[in-house]
Amino acid sequence: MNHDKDNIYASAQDQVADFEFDQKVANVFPDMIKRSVPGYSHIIANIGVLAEQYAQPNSQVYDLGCSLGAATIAMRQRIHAPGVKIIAVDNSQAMLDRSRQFLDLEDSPTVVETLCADITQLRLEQCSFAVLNFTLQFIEPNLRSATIAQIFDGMLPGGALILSEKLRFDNNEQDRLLTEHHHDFKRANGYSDLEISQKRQAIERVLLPETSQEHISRLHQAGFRTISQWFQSFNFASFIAIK
Ligand code: GEK
Repeated sequence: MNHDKDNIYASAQDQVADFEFDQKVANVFPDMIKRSVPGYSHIIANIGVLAEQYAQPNSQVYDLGCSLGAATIAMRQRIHAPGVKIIAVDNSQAMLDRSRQFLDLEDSPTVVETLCADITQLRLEQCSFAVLNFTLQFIEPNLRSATIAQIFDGMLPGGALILSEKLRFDNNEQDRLLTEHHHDFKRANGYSDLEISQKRQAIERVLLPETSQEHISRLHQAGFRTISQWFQSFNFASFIAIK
């Protein structure tokens, strides 16, 4: 499928509004996320590999904040356990509508259901594998612990959660350097300085990053027993937490 190029912030805007997952973003999302998140394709491919390992027969797999369903598609291609249903959840109807165009492209024995819902209000059931791929960072910080706790509660023993996030660092020098390297990555992918700075303004009240220690201690507090950071590129990381 052809994807439109992200040029949302290419021309100067008088006032940069807060970033929203609307129709305009849904139209360019695959291009936007690949050029903005270092390692995105690597993470998606390996979510498929991990789902194959952890999906238990007759259980549910959740893609929480699924956007256009990239992680769902990677998981559906690799899950072989019988009777698995993937539930792809997002609270943006524009994203979900467009995700169906991608999900309907191929058939698979693994059923996919799409659900328009707020993940902070969601009760998971019979879950063997859950994915929060760059979603928790958009949830209000005071709701994050309860959201992770609810995911833990809905999980089967031996189940796994993938949590990918943009990170903040307590050390100011490290934080500044990794932010600069991330901007270099975006420049190398064709974004102009104007696009980078306007996107930064749009996102700064909406995407609230935490440190790796904050994520790990929240996962421990929820009850997850083994937590590993399995990926990092600049200020982007992914964790796997096992129940
Ligand atoms: C991917 N995981 O391609 N409830 C449900 N969805 C939400 C909520 C919420 N409370 N808040 C935000 N979202 C995807 C990429 S994008 C990351 C995830 C990014 C949704 C929001 O609508 C958007 O689709 C997604 O979380 C975040 O693997 O754009 O950096």
